[in-house]
Amino acid sequence: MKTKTLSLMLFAGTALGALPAQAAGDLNLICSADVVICEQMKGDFEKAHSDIKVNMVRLSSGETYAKVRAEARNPKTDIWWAGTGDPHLQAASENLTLEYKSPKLDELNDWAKKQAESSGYKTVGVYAGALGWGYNTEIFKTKGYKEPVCWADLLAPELKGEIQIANPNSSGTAYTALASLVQIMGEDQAFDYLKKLNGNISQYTKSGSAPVKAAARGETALGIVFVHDAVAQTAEGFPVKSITPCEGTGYEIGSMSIIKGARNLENAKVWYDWALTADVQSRMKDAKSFQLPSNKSAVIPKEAPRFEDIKLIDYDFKSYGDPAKRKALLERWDREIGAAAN
Ligand code: S7P
Repeated sequence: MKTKTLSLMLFAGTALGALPAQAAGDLNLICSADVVICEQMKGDFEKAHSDIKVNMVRLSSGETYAKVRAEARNPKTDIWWAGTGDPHLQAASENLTLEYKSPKLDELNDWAKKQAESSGYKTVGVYAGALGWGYNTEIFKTKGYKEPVCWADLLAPELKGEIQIANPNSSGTAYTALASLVQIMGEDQAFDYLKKLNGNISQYTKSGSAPVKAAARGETALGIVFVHDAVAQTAEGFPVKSITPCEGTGYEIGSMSIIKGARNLENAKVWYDWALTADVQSRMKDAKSFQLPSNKSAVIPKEAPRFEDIKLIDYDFKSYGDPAKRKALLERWDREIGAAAN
């Protein structure tokens, strides 16, 4: 009997030994998209890979970048899924993330592959979305405000205290807005614009999508956000109309990176390959996550704002994904905008 038990144990040991190292156990994930899609991704992954437990934290993109930098010598995170591409690129150029060529790369749109190539395969595109705003149509109607269709319209004196946008230090959305305005107007003019806009801002939020959630609930009239986040509020039944500005606008390549020194590296790779599949990306719409998916075969949600309908700038990911550029822009924002707002 004893011999039989021992041989069974030895058999089990050999069989387990055939599995990839650590393809069971934990996966420490930071998710930088909306909490609803973060929860859906965690749940779906744990169903598909029941031997891996996901410990998920939701943090904004800028916050995640700061955490990954702070933990560089002793990483507590294995994988960073979603959030704007700029801080993923900044982390890649500081060697905080790991080179990985997923077998799924060939299934992706060129813009997602380019994100991978330009970072030395230390990040990859998972979705894309354009910047704009959503406004509360009932507030605008009641107060008789004119529909703002251009960046310039947001400076209207009647909108004093009626607009929210996130703080670009914590939020990838707001960093994208800052970088987009600098590219559209030139840096000095963009900061002049932001100083004037500051008069109409009631609050700089921590998270990027919070402003349009506040607009949906009537707590503010307008939120500057990614337009897919505005569309999500409309889909929830709130009186929100989405606008992309007439002068042109920037966009994000939402990204994913494996953290260098990940303790659960094999599990991180399992997530990475899984998150790039068409099936997983096609299901994002069920969480009202209406970005454009990076997998060419994923279903594009009918609600997703299409790039061909938007006046997009040729966003310079290389320059604005550079850590020095980020530091300089955020220091100037703190000095000239953040300090005046406090
Ligand atoms: O809600 C989806 C989304 O807009 O959230 C991400 C964005 O980074 C939000 O977090 P921040 O607080 O950092 O702005 C986007 O990548 C994504 O499309």
